[in-house]
Amino acid sequence: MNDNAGIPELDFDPYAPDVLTDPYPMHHAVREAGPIVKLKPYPTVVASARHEQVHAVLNDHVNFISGAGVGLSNFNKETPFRPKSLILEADPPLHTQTRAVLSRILSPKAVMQVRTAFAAEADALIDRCVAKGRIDGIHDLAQLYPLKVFPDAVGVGDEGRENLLIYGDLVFNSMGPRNELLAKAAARMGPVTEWIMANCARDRLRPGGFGDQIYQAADAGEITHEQAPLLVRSFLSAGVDTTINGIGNALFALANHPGEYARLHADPSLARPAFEEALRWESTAQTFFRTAARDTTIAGVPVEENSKVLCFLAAANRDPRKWPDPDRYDITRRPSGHVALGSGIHGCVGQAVARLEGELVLGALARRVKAIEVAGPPTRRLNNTLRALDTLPLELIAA
Ligand code: 8QM
Repeated sequence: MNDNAGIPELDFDPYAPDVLTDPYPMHHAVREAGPIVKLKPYPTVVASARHEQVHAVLNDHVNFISGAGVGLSNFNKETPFRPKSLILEADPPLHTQTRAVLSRILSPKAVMQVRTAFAAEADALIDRCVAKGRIDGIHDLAQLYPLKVFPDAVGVGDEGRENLLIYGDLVFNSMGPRNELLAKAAARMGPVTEWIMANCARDRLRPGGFGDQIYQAADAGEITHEQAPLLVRSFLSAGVDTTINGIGNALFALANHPGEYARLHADPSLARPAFEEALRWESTAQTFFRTAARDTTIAGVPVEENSKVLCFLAAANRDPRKWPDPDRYDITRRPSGHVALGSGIHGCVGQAVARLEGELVLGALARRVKAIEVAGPPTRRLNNTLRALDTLPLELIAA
């Protein structure tokens, strides 16, 4: 069970279909085996499912770098599947420069300016769903909302937006092994990469939108004009599939906890904390990696240079060492310190937008819908990184 460094070795494959379908038994086993473990199918990986170690790794960007990739693949040994992201797969000093630009464009203050438009869309969409009564929570709600409001804010045209779903599915599958999920996602790509890169060009982006603001930062000399399209690509990679599944998982949580939904309906101002608790309880991005930049330690255990370090974000978010009654979905928990949006210098730069979307959808729902009933078994869309539903049959009972 223990290798010579004293690290427990487990048989789990986090990317096996049955584990992706129900990761919680593996999370429990990995968490309880020790602060860090090895996984037999992936000998160059050390993994942690505990909050303390996951948080420590994410907050030590000197020893645990992102520039060699934040998925399983080590870019020191393997070629990335696309040109590296200038923010996600970068370290200081490059990361510091690009992050400054994106963080200003997506700052809480900047995001306040889209609030009115985002709220009107949420209200209109929930009205349409209530009129239907019986909906698919994913296709009729969770997908439609981010796919409308976020590309609108970036300034992308209406044509072909479904390409963002195909692209997001590939980006997040590419952070796992070269398994069947990745092969299937890659096979669906066709002209999608071309569409994505074409929509990163300045002349395609509405003046004043988030995308155009990146080019304005290039005009101001903060980044180069060559970097600008790749930074727009970050919006298109990270801004849609994440919030779709964040909202989808929140609907799943609320539909399966009618008591919690009743509390939300009684007090719609709980929309934001209810979304936050859903991020903790059913974390959208299940895993991220770092790479050890040198021989180092985690929890006193030696970790060799160039090891990939697997952070089980979703498991850390249910670590009983950190959270009382961690498996309970409680909309008044206020789960500060969860790592669903990461932590440290790479913590989600779009979090103000993500939270706004979640709050507005759940708030509009809370005001118009008295109860949500599960109207059939949900189905999962398996992805190497994302916790995602394919369908979520719901019956909305109007207030
Ligand atoms: C995940 O392309 C990017 O910069 C990028 C892609 C995916 C993410 C973040 C950034 C974390 C949401």
